[in-house]
Parts: sequence; C-alpha cells; structure tokens
Amino acid sequence: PGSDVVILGAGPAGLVLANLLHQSGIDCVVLERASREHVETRARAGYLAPETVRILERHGLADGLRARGREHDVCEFRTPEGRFRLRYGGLGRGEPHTVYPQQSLVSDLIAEFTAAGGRIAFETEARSVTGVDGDRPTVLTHDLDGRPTQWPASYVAGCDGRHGAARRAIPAADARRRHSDHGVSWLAVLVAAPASMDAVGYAVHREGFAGHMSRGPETTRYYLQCDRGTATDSWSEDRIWSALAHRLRADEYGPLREGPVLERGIVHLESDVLRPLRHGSLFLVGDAASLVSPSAAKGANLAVLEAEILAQALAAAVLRGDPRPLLRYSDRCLSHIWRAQEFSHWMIRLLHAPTAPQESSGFHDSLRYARLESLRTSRSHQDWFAENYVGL
Ligand code: RFL
Repeated sequence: PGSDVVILGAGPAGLVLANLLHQSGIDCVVLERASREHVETRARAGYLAPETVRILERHGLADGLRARGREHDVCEFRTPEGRFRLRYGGLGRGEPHTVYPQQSLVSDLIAEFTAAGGRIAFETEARSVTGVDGDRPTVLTHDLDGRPTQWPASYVAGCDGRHGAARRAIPAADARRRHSDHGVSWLAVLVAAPASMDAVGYAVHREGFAGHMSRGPETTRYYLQCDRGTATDSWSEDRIWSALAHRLRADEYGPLREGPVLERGIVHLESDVLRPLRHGSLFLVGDAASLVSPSAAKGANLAVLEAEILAQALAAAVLRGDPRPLLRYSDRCLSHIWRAQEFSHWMIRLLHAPTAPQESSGFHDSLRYARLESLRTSRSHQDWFAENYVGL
C-alpha cells in the first residue's frame, strides 16, 4: 500500500502542500522530526507577500491571517545622511505585506489539515529516502525511541529544509549547486515589546546594519550585523539594546521600546540553490530547494508558492495521468527563486559594507549611499523597489 505522496517536514512548504493535496483527494502523509508544540511555537518569518495571501485565500487557508494578520506597507531607512520613508503600498503594484507570524500560519495549517482528516506523524525523523529513481520511493524514519518505519509512496516531497533527508538523497553528481556565502552575519533577537516605530526599519551604519520588524502587538524582531564567529550568547541584553539604539539613531529619531529578549540566534547570510529541484520521484520544495538569505523576507513566501505549483502538478499526474506539469516544476520554481535571490542580493549590498577584500570599503560605501539617495528621490526606483519587495 503506502501513500500517493509522502511529505517530509511540517513547515509552511510541507503543510500547504499537504492541505492542497488532501483537498484534491490525493492520499498523503506528513512526517515531521519535531513535536507539534515545537513547530507551532518556532518564531521565524512574519511578512507575507500579497501573492502568498492570495494562494492561501484561494484554497480556504487564510481565515487566521485574515482575522489576526495586519497589513503593513511602510519601511524607513536610517542613514548618516538622515532618514526617509517609502510607503511601498502606494508604489509599484500598490500592494502591502500582511504581518502574520510564521508559527501562527503553521498552527492554522496543521489545524486545517488534521480537521479534514489529514495525517501528520510528529517526532518522526526521516533518515533516508531510497528508490527515487524508480516509481516506488521509500522513506525510512526513526521515532523518538529509534524505532524504524518504512513509508512507501509514489512520490516524495522534500519540504524538510536545507539539512533534511531529501537533499541528502540527491547524488551530488546529479544536481548543480549554486552557493554564495555573503560574508555577513546577523544576531537575530525576538523581544517581548511592542514595535519601536510604525515601519520596517533599516539602519545603515558604519558599525554595521541594524533592522527592526514588528511581529505582532507585543513582539518585535531586531537584527544586528555582527562579526562572523560571534557566539549566540556573547552579547548581553544591555549591549544588544545599546547597539540597537546607537545604529537606529534613537537619540535623533526616538527611543526604542525595550523588553526582555525571548529568543536569539545567529543567521549567516547565505544563498544556496539546487538545480534541478527534482530527482526521479523526489521533489524539493521551500528551503530544501533553495535557501535565500532573510534580507528580503522571501523564504516562507517562496515555500508557499512552490507548494502550490507542486500540488497542481502532482494532481495532474496522480488524478489525470498527465506528467507534463511535473516535468516543468523545477524550471517554473527556479525562475521565481532566482528573482528572489537577485533582489535579496541587492538588499544585502544596500545594507552592508562589503567583505570582499578586492573592493575598498570607501568605494563601496559611496556606491551604497548613492543607491540610497536614488531610492529616496527617484519615483521609478521606488516603484521598482516596491514591486520586488512585496513581489515573488
Ligand atoms: P521549514 O519551515 O524549515 O520546515 C522544515 C521542517 O522540516 C522538519 N525537518 C524534518 N522532518 C522530518 N525529517 C527530517 N529529517 C527533517 N529535517 C527537518 C523541520 O523540523 C521543519 O519543521 O522549511 P519550509 O517549509 O521550506 O519553510 C521555509 C521558511 O521557514 C523559511 O524560508 C523562512 O522562515 C525564512 N525567513 C523569512 N521568510 C520570509 O518569507 N519572510 C520573513 O520575514 C522571514 N524571516 C526567516 C526570517 C528565517 C529566519 N531564520 C531563522 C533563518 C527570519 C529568520 C530569523
């Protein structure tokens, strides 16, 4: 027996795919390494693109974000030259973000799926995926006690992130990997305090980048560029708040609303894309397919978009015997992925001093300020920014 589709990972990619397949009457099961509580409380992304919201609405998965999400459409750049705001909801295609924490979306998607009779095995870690060259791939899992189980299927969807079992199942010789380490690290902190301003804040500062993003009425995410090799716990809360105040120029533009640090982590800004995103009967989705640095908030949005594309292609194959959409899956996703990579890379170079020794930092800094000045003054540049910032 087995399932039509075994899905590895209960993140946004795996759960959107699971809901869509289940709605089409395709038999699937989700295997998730972590506990339900862990995935429902894991704070990560927060800014959903309008296209993401449309996809979730199209499939009846947007009740939670419609009820509790907030529209957001302004960002503020703070530089040594002063500050300026872009109300991007009125630029480009005229669309806002929806701020809705990723863990709330994940909770909603789990609730929808299980209420409809969908199956998720939590605390079940995929160890290997075999037989992907044939038409009966099998996933081997271990539960918390190390008990093995085999999960045969017709297709396997690898939605288990960059270090999951799906990526490991693809022989290195069969995939081209494009990787870039942007040489920049962030200390990411989530604090229990309301936002300090009504905008996404980007501070360009000689001591490094600082960012401010609301995550809800009582939680805010901040980012601080830090040296490579910084240990997660090496900055005290006092040091974090004084660096944030300094780089965000709180003296000039108003104090930050402080609160206890709930979570912290180091994020290395890296990009990583595999091609193709298919190996036989195994398909990669979301972070398993491509890692995009969080500088432009694209990762969760790409995960949802790719999940919809794969769900439609699997439906064509399983229900109608039409394999053609599956053949196009990889190329379709990669065109979106590279657009997102390109804009994220542009953001990285706007927000950080270069680390490559061949570029003198003075030269690059002058280019950055010219780019910011263009963004401040040129309507067409602002339209381009808005379109890419909220787009996919
Ligand atoms: P996820 O969410 O990582 O889910 C993968 C799931 O797979 C499970 N897993 C396994 N399960 C079974 N067997 C195995 N061997 C397994 N290995 C792993 C994991 O437990 C997990 O539950 O991947 P998915 O679904 O592809 O979704 C991708 C997004 O989570 C990610 O791209 C975003 O969070 C990135 N990101 C942001 N994206 C945005 O679109 N907007 C943002 O504002 C934004 N902010 C962020 C971010 C990522 C961040 N971090 C932590 C790097 C902010 C941060 C700080």
